[in-house]
Amino acid sequence: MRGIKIEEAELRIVRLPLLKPFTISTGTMHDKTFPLLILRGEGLEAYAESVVDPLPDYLEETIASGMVLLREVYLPQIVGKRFEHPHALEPILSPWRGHYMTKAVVEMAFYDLFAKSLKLPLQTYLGGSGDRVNVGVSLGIMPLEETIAKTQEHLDKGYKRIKLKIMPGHDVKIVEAIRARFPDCPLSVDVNSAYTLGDMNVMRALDCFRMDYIEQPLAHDDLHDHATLQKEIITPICLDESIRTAAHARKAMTTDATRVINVKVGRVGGYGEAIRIHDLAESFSVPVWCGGMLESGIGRAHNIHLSTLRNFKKPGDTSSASRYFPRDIIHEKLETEKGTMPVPQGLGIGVSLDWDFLETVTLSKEVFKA
Ligand code: OSB
Ligand code: MG
Repeated sequence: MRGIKIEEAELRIVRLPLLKPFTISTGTMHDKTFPLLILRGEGLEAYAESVVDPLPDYLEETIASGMVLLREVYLPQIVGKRFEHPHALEPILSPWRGHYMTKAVVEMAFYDLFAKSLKLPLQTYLGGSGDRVNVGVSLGIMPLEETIAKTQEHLDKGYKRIKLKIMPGHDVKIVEAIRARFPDCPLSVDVNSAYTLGDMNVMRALDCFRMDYIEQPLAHDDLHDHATLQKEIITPICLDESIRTAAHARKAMTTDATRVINVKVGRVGGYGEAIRIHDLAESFSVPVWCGGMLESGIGRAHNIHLSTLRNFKKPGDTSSASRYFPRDIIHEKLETEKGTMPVPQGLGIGVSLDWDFLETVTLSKEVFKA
């Protein structure tokens, strides 16, 4: 039996200061706090971060609930064991309800370890190709003048799509102004679930701006109302929060509740499910793109490798790390050039931790040994 043995796991909570607060319809982030998982085995070391937030604002999971699962269930069950293939983790992860973000961090770290054990870049192991991926930016909610200036700045830098965060009361006027100033720019909005079918007037007004898609306009756990909405508007709906599994994706695509999918490997429980969603979407001729959660360089590197799969046909959200953080926890600079992000070279995710800096932003650290 080959595969690789997980000899040790290190679980940290990391808090990285943000350059500026980031506001979406559910609230404002002042820093990026996340679980970081390090797996060691056979002389190799692998990394992943979880996209779970301290409080359940984007989805239901919290760091606290995820830490319980990691500490009491997942890490004790994988440390000291050899796994022949990443799919061998599924029987350990899948019996527990929900917690896709927590499942993902375990699975993603193991993919990094496994690719390293095969001496392959993660991209190659996943079946992706190309050495750069197309990216746009996600602009948080801010005053109109600032939104205009930021849109100009990022278009000048070559970013391939501008996504505006909007919310009730900060929607049609801002999109109208941006569309008037930038008539040809690829444009989308992300609502993070802030509307209901009662807001059809806003939806119809937003439908007039030739946007690429409207991301997650309605409830985070709803598919049916999105299907109803899609019958009323021309702009494609793109689901983010509502798709946590391939089964959700199947139901959304068969009912025309989504015509584009935002795939976040950290939201859907890991690469196994992300690839199933990616492949299923391709069979429906539904393009996907890779979203982000303001990840540090570790999560960013994972996202970039995933984005090299062939049905990632629209620009992703993995923009330059320097847009968000004064300093990152990895040595490599993940910076875009002309709207493309280079795929980190090397084995696995291809980036390395800056241990000295990591120590200064670590809130807690636990080590699990066999
Ligand atoms: O819905 O895509 C989202 C950030 C935090 C929470 C949710 C979302 C986002 C983003 C940021 O849009 C994308 C990025 O990482 O730049
Ligand atoms: Mg989104």
